[in-house]
Amino acid sequence: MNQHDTPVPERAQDHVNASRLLDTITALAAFGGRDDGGVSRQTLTDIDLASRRYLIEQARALGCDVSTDECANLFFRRPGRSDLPPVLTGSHADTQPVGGKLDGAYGVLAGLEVIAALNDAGIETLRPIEVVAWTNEEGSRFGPGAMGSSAFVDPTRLAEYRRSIDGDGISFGTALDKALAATADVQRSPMARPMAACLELHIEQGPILEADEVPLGVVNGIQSVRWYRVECRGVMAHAGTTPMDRRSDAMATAHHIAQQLYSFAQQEASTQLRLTLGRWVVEPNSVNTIPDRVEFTVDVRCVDESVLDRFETMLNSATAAAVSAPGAVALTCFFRRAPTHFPEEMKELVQRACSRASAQAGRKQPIALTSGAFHDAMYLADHCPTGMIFVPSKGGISHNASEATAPEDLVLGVQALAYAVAALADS
Ligand code: HGY
Ligand code: MN
Ligand code: MN
Repeated sequence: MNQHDTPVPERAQDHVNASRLLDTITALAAFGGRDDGGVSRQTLTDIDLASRRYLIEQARALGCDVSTDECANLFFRRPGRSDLPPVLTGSHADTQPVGGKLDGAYGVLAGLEVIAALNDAGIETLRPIEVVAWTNEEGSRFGPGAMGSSAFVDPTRLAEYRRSIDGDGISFGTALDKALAATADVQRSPMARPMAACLELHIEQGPILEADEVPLGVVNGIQSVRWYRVECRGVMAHAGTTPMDRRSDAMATAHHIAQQLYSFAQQEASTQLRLTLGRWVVEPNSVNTIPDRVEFTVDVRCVDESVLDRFETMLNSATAAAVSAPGAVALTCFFRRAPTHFPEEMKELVQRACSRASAQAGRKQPIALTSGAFHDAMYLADHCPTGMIFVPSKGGISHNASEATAPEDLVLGVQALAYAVAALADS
């Protein structure tokens, strides 16, 4: 059987080059690499801008046209025989303050490896293929998360995003304009462009695939997520001279509210609700001054959105009850996303792609699972038929320097992606 008798998706899958993929993962991880093996490459920092230039050079070396949009999303385009709407793959290249080498980066580099594999196989697809590196998926420096993908799908969101402020008082708009100036050599592309379909390959960041010793996961959807900011105000005063009954202690108020949130999470443990109070700002943050301002963030998630509705009702009453003086407590919801369900036809394609790759490698067949983490795919699902592929995370660990996936599983994930992207690009 000569190579052209082999179906395009299978040829694409069979041309994935393991060492090339693993080398690019190591190379990208050097941008913001840490001594503990993790990566610190928060969105639109100088390190992130440098990593973006690396990706542009990699893409151009593969013969891609590069474009960027108003939210500094980067698109690497491999032309097809037609000018039909492209097949989109990719993920994000920004990381948590202490992140790993794979969260997001793996999906971007996997997309570039798919293009390299198609080049090696001499395959020309009907549709163009575009690999994207979305801006600010993590939402850690500037909230909310997934700004780039959500603004691409609905550009009216960008104005408000530009007003988001980081811990140093820098606005997202300022950082964005600097990033766009750094890519003045890159053509601009419009937002909300039609896409034929979207596929995102990502690490699971949880324990399910590893527990089942399964290398590939067909993602059903993504659980709902909400982020809030709770700001408590009090009166700065001396820690030693101020009697307890004459204090307006912002930390005491914040602690009282936080305790109620954790109690709720404990009562709701059977619903798999997940609560994280991840960022605290205490002012003046002095050991012997009663705080007059304490702000903390609330990240709450659940597969059942009605649980989040009940949580929100409780949160509203807990903050209302804590008000000891006008303006003492302010509650803001700054990120809200309902559950995402990927369409059957995309899940079936992902299943086929994962099944062939696993069988060829003599590994267990894929399983279906719901993502505990959010991803840019949750917004693309509003824009075009979208699906996701997962590979296992060692120990289920992520958002941690020790985040890791077995190399053979990383390669298998890209083989499945190559099959699925090639199939979509030829339809
Ligand atoms: O927070 C999340 O779920 C994603 O990893 N940024
Ligand atoms: Mn991610
Ligand atoms: Mn992440």
